[in-house]
Amino acid sequence: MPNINPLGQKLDMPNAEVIFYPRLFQPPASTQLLTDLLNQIAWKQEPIKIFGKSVLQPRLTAYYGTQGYTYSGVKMEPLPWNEPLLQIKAKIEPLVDTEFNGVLLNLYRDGQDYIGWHSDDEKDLAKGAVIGSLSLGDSRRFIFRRRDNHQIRAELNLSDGDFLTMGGDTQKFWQHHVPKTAKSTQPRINLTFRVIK
Ligand SMILES: O=C(O)CCC(=O)C(=O)O
Repeated sequence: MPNINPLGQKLDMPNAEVIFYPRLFQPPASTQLLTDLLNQIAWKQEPIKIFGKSVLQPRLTAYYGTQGYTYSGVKMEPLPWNEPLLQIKAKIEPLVDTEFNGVLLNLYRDGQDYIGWHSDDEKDLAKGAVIGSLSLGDSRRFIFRRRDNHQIRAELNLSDGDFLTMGGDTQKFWQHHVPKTAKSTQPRINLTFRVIK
């Protein structure tokens, strides 16, 4: 059974375990974390493989932790945990009763940066382990759709300090994405903490 914290709200999504913790981090702590991560993370625009072709990702990324991870055909070697990441890890791990050994970071420089439809179902992820996702900075839409019926959707607006967990069968039955938007002009960082085998 997942640890359901009273702070969290379970989303009404069949075959999914998505729990939303609004404003888990608040200013000034969230603002300081955003600044520290913008400055202290080794951000890169990495290529990924789509249908065998190498294309640059439409956002900047980085990967930290203790365990390597293969994502969209790219093997990522982790950089060691740094101070802001350890601070976040220390707050979220007791909340979800999980020890994370990797974090994938995405930097959306503005509303032109996005992430396409996907499920976090890479074979390197420990089966059944929860994924913890923290958003900092500008608000963006985060949309789910069912894999077997793309018309069935659920949506959240993820704002500064919001935390979300995806567990159970979420990745088996649902995909998610962050679309482009003209409304966002400021950076947003998303961190997905993972348990890698
Ligand atoms: O930016 C987000 O909120 C989602 C990031 C994501 O889907 C991923 O890293 O797999």
